[in-house]
Amino acid sequence: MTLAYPDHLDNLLLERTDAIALLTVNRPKVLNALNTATLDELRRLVLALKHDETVRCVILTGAGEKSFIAGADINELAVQTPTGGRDLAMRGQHVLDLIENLGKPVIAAINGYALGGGCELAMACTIRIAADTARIGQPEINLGIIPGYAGTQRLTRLVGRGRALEMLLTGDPIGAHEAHRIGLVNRVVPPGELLKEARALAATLASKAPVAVRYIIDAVNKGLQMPFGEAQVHEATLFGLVASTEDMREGTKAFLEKRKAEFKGR
Ligand code: CO8
Repeated sequence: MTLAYPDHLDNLLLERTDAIALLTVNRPKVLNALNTATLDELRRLVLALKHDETVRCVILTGAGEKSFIAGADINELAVQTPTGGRDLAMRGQHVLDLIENLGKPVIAAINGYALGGGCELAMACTIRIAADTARIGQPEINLGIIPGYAGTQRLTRLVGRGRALEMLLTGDPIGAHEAHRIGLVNRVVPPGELLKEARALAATLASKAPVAVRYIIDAVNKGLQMPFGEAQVHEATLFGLVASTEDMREGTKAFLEKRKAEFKGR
């Protein structure tokens, strides 16, 4: 099944090269802050990418050299009502869930500030690569609010309760190397290398068997929400399903024939 790409995007840029889609949040004047319109475009684009079988890996970054995403748009937050705020949080959570469970890897290329909703969006991605100039954090506490796009949950799962609570309660951002040390980002590179590194990793991931990639992401994400025994059963079920694919036969045959496998996504 395919789903049409949005005809027009005001706040995002999309570039597709081979099997890799580069998605750029493009509001540099406000450091790529996420307003409702941007979140909605992101939702529609992510759904189209999910259903586009020619795309095997997505890179997400921010326009300009200063910022990945400096958070939710504070102009919109400042006028939220209780019900509106809850709805907005849930809409954002839904978009991030879509990204986390896209079924293909999403690499966050963190090119600067990743704050609040920006940090939350990066954490919903499969893998994070940061420029060594990046500053990452959850500064909501300084606005008298709390994270609303599951930052309290994903940060805790990524870096542990103690470090998460310190970041959430102080609101102080951390540098890229500290983020790497605590497991918040996977790699740190000089700013000029960021997209090159992201594209190289994306090419590697895009060359893997797509069904196996999808099931690994599913096993990890769903498994984290299950008791260990149930997660093992889920993994075994997915193993059984992947054993029905042509790619499984190709992968094992190629190994035995001492050649590189050519995966077709079937
Ligand atoms: N929203 C709106 N505008 C922003 C944002 C933002 N998050 N961040 C920066 N901007 C704007 C600034 O207002 C400024 O606009 P202008 O030029 O018109 O004055 C422009 O971007 C450039 O910013 P600065 O001049 O402030 O640039 P600096 O280099 O001096 O500072 C900082 C950069 C440190 C990143 C600073 O801009 C900053 O602290 N930004 C806010 C960061 C923040 O608090 N983010 C968290 C927001 S809350 C959030 O994300 C909650 C998510 C969950 C919501 C749940 C739904 C209800």
